[in-house]
Amino acid sequence: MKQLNAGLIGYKFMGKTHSNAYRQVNHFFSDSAKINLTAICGRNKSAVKKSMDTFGFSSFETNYKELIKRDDIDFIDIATPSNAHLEIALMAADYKKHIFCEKPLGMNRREGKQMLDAAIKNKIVHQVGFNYRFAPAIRLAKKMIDDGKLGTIYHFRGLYLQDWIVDPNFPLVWRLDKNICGSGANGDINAHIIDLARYLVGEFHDVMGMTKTFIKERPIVEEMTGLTATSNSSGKKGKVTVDDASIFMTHFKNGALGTFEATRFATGNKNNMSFEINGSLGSIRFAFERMNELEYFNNEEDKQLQGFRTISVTEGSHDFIHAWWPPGHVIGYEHTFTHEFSEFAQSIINKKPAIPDFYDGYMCNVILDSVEQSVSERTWITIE
Ligand code: SOE
Repeated sequence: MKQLNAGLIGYKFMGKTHSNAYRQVNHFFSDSAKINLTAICGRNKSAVKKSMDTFGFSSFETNYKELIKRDDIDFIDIATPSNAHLEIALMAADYKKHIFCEKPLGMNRREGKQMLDAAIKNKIVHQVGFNYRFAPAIRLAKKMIDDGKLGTIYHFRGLYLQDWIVDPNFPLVWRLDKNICGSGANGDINAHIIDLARYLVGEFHDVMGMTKTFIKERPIVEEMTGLTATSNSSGKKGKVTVDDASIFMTHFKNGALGTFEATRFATGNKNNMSFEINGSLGSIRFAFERMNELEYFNNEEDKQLQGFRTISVTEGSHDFIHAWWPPGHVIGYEHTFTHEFSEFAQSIINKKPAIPDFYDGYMCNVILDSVEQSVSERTWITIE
């Protein structure tokens, strides 16, 4: 079996999901390469050492440049906040390391383009972390649309609803600082439904949006773990520099209409990523919190028997499920990451492009920037 040596940069929420994914690829995907947990990298020596032990890496680095220079590393996995993506990716591409990068790819379209160009120039495999594409229900939705089961697509209605910052005293974490993350709910969670809409429906023609920052100042952060955080005891506050909610409309190039709502203020919603797609022959509905199901309405059935039916996607013929448990034995959030790293590893060993790649990351950056431009100019922006 071919082997790939991973160099993971970042050891928090995404570092944890990625390193777990490497192990699960090794356990369950025999058609993939074996991913060795070769080195993990982070600036805080004691924290990165602890992660090395917990996740099971063989070594650690505190400087990403040293990691990239190592001969024993085949790919660089960028699981850092967004403001570090560009410089790491440019150096890794120069050193001909394959790159996996978390979303959003760049802080803006200019950075996304630089990363895409560097990856193409250096002929490396590049993939962006749109993990929801790897839920079996999404693959089934894609197949149904491609097979014409929904007919002409009229609507994509996407929601990404969270509530983890609804408390005004929730501290000013890096995800609320424009200099570190680029944008708020727009780049963090709209990015996912934009990517799914491009995957399932097609390219966007134009966008028109509105954004809002409900809480403009928050206590200075002491520490963040996952999506929870503690405030600094000084009582000082700092400015929130990103959107709390971002809502927009699009005309797809194929004539369908799309609406997108991403917010961190949808009280009661934890990670409610959902959408409905309506076509001339039927509709589908998906909600991530019930990720093992896809709802389907067939407009061609006998009218008296019509209604949305729930398809269980754990049935063995759906993508990726062959590697897991018998039907009805559900899978979860972490499996989407395992599937994306199986794709990445297979792309490297089979020398084929990975999907979604930096082009998809770049296009998402273009759409995100266009939403922001439309908000500031209060007009429709054409996607170039
Ligand atoms: C926080 O909003 C977050 O962890 C995102 O960064 C992820 O991309 C999303 O999948 C879940 O929520």
